[in-house]
Amino acid sequence: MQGYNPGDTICAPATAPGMAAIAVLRLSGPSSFDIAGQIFVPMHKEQRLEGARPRRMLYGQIVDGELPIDEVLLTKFEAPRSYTGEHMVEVSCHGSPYIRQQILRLMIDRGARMARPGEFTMRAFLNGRMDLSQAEAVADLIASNSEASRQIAFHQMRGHFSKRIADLRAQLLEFASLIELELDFTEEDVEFANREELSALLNDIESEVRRLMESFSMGNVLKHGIPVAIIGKPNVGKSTLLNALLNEERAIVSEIPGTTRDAIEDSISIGGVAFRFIDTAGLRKGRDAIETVGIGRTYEKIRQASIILYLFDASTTGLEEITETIREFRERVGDKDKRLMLIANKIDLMEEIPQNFRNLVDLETIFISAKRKENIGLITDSLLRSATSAPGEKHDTLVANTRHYEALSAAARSIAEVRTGMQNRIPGDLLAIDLRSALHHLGSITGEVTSDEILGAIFEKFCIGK
Ligand SMILES: Nc1nc2c(ncn2[C@@H]2O[C@H](COP(=O)(O)OP(=O)(O)OP(=O)(O)O)[C@@H](O)[C@H]2O)c(=O)[nH]1
Ligand SMILES: [Mg+2]
Repeated sequence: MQGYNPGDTICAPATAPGMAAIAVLRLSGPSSFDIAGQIFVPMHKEQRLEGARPRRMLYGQIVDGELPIDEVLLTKFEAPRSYTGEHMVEVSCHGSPYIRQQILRLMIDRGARMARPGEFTMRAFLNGRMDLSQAEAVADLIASNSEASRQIAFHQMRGHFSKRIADLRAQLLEFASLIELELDFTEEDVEFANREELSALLNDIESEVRRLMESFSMGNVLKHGIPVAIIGKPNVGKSTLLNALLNEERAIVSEIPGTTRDAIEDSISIGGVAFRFIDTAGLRKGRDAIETVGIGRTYEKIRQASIILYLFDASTTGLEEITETIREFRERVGDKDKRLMLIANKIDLMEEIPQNFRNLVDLETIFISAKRKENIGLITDSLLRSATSAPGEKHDTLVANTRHYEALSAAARSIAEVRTGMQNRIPGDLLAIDLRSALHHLGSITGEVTSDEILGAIFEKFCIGK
């Protein structure tokens, strides 16, 4: 990452590329007002940029010397009360890519430079406007595509997660300072810190860290969607069903068995809940090496999925075969947490739906025609019902970010070391080292301790203008 050069004034479009009603351009840095003042002429003389009240919109023109370029609305933000904590200007112009380009060129000609991806938010972090996990939440919020992912990102941006981490650090610091206090009095062999109380405190901290770590799988699911694998024999219509669920021709459908060789995935939000549907290679003995690999991958996807849609061709499949398949499946997968749903496809080929299928086994069976998109709503309704226990205010401190999860794991390892150390009555100075390391890992989440490398990796994933 190139370092922060606070002397630079940066500019970028904040809105998406392409034609639109309006586009918003941003300037941030010490020369923002100066640069904007050179290219902005107010409609009303008394609305001059200089002396204008911050966060009030001004109406005027962007000019290139004498030549008017566009009519715009302009807002100035005075440091530190701005997104980045620096002087900032936002210009709302007409959303023509050409106009946007022209205005940015004028800004650059007068001393600004194009911002790098995430540079506005990085400045906000470096200027203490938000901590690192809040900055990451900004990117997650922009990328959110379901109610659940929005909620997680929003809570994190509001600082709920940061506060939990700060509380944990504060407890650990108290612990560390007690231990370190003892170090000053080693001669006297005193124990300021009651060992029992200390280990109780350590227990609390450890279980809280573990709880946050455990929330990661839930957080991940809510962020990326509940994984739903569509499995079954070749040619039963799995890819047709995927396309029907996504409402687009995502996977290739053909009458040749073994069409899908590799898993195809896509997410869609249903009733505010994100689902990630996974179409898989049909289950049978592989005819060739590629198909065999594909089938191996199907089992991997089954393991990762929370819900399995087992699809069969209702027009050709007998009851015994289905009962046998379910038994086999349960033996092989044997995961009580996974929900298995039976989907009987191709009912359009049947005269009538046989009653014995209806109360087949102890499993919910849904009869559909993927090709004609009949009864797909029954599947989505049922999926939604199984997901209703999912998001909610109570989950405001879910961990949904891999980097945070890794930092928590590292902190948990250090805390475990402290615990073992205490059991073995190792000297306080060694305990203090592990405590410091746990503090370090927790601090890396909110950015209290950080490196250019970490910052670079985080902010390069942002879009330009954010
Ligand atoms: N009549 C009828 N045909 C269907 C239905 N669903 C799928 N098909 C047909 O069944 C054939 C196989 O469909 P696919 O969706 O490719 O099946 P698949 O399970 O993905 O097959 P593989 O990828 O080979 O495992 C195609 O010719 C589809 O048009 C249905 O509901 N009714
Ligand atoms: Mg297929």
